[in-house]
Amino acid sequence: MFIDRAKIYIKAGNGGKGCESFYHKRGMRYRRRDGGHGGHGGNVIMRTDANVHTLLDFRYRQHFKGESGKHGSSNLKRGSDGEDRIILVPPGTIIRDYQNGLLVRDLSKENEQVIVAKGGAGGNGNQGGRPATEGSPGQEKIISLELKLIADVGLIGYPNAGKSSFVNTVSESKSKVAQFPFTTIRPVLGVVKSSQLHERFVVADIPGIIKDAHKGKGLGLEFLRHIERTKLLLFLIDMSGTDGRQPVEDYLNLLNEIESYDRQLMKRPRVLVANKMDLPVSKDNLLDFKAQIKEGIYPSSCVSGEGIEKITDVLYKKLSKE
Ligand SMILES: Nc1nc2c(ncn2[C@@H]2O[C@H](COP(=O)(O)OP(=O)(O)OP(=O)(O)O)[C@@H](O)[C@H]2O)c(=O)[nH]1
Ligand SMILES: [Mg+2]
Repeated sequence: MFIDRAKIYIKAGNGGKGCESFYHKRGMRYRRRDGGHGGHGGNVIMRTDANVHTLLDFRYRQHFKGESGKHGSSNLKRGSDGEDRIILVPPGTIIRDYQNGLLVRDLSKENEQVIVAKGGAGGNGNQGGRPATEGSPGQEKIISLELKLIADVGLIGYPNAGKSSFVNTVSESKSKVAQFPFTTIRPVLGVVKSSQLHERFVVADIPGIIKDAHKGKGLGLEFLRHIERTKLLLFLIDMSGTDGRQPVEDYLNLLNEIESYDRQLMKRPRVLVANKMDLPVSKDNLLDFKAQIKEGIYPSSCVSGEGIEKITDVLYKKLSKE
């Protein structure tokens, strides 16, 4: 559904020239061939790195070159090899040859790497008896990168707000639900089939966020990277105010945490959901919330199923507009 693409030009380093050299000193009957070999050219390598989230950087930089090998020299001196050029890409990047569209590699794991252009071999020096040769050229290619993004909707909420319950209710996913905070410790995706529209989209359930998560409280904000590329953020607010918390405060704290992680996330369209509306205390809290926060909010209950269908349709409609 959402694909990030880039096109880049790569050129591996050329092999260094072999050296044509003869050593001779008075009294020697024959000259000795002492030309060293050229160094190999550096490869261009693509490697996945978990700290890279998008292909955005390639909009500003499209040319990457491996270093060429140094030429050989006399006295059997071999030229040094050129350094490899390493390009960091996000895990999940698919690499294709731009000209023929053939798959080079699907880099799905962290720290996985592939040589996308091989450096040229160094030329031979004349030391072996044959005339010296040129180094071979490094491979040159245009490649296309493609990153499939993991989710359409990212769920944001305090621990125990019911994020996993929500994902399980709207999809066939089975994210672990429990009464204690930080039940979800890694992101879980759920595929939601919109009831009327026969369409699907993907929701990402991530661990709960608490105040000062950006200072490392709770599980921190590290998991936000999984929802960085989503089109929509769904803020799930626990309207029952579990553990004596205030829903309004929860929402403001969540916004604050998101902002300290990445200001851009604040511009992302968001949908607010008031969860746990089956509990009596939630009704008053919702009125209070609406009085203070002038954004639309959709009531829901993962227990009674109230509001769920409406919310999936709202999400779907918003996504199709993006
Ligand atoms: N009454 C009521 N309880 C709910 C509702 N949704 C979730 N719960 C309960 O709230 C508790 C926490 O639910 P989870 O879905 O695990 O919450 P979470 O937001 O995923 O929590 P973490 O993974 O810890 O961040 C569970 O005991 C759920 O049964 C709801 O709409 N109404
Ligand atoms: Mg959870």
